[in-house]
Amino acid sequence: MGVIGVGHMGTFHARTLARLPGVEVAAVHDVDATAADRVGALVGAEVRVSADDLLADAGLDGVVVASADEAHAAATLAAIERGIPVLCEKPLAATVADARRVVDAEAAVGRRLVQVGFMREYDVAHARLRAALEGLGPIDHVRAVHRNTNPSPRPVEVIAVQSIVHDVHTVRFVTGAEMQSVHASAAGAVGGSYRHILVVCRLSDGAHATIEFDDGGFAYDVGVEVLARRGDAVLAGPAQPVVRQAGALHVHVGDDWFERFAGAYAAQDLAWIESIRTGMPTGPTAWDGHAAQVAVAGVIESLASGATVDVDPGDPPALHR
Ligand code: ISE
Repeated sequence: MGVIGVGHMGTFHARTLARLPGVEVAAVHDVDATAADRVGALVGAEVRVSADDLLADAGLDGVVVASADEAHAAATLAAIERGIPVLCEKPLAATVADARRVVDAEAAVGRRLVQVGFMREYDVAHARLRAALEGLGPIDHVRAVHRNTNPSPRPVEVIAVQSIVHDVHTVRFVTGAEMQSVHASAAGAVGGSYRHILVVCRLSDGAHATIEFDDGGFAYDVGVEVLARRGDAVLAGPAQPVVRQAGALHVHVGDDWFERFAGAYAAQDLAWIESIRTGMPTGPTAWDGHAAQVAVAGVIESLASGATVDVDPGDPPALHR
């Protein structure tokens, strides 16, 4: 395996993959040579001077792209060109046009090569929520709540591309419906930006979804509630003890997504390796990455204009239908 970009996420992937039986992290690259050297030494990988140099390695069976968001599409396209399976961290690209380029390149090859790192699909609580919806009938409303601990303030465009993209994917994979329109507004002014973003969405099947994102920084947590015709389902968080102490009940929540989603990331990486071994791709597709990007661009446009924005990703190519 190769890993392109060994910051926070790339280091995590490199270490996770290196621990899997039968998997070798053979090569890493980062624009920061010191980081590349450090992670290369950590997992016993060679350090490559560029993404292209790494991808030119004839022995690679797969590559993780975990570089800066703006570099995702180019590295993923280069991997597709060489027929190398890619696990691309979210977002698939920094722009809708680049995300579409990836979808089209994969469709041109005619084989699924791209998995996008929407790891919540591999979270046990999310998977059980989705399973619990069977028998509850048509969905009318999904409420996705995201309490985040990124260093604030971040520009709202960055929040949308880096964080809200996950919630968009949650809404899509929980409902199986496509986003049709979004209306976004921001509150909680801080340092020239905002910490709170509310997105009201209309889905292709007529349902509503709301995304409540907050960069408050006090605790990390993700919640999902689904209201359907014959019942509702609420995401249970990771099993945590309820502790009675000093006259109060305490539940540990954690303060970053690694803690909340450690199991999901590990399951995602394992599933990706298995899909390479079996030649049967699973998991979030390039189309999912593209559709989420279109919705995120709509959120950004709505934040700027105050208007409701239609967000039609178009028709998926046959490969993704
Ligand atoms: C971060 O990049 C992630 O991927 C986390 O899952 C998400 O919760 C957080 O908001 C992002 O900034």
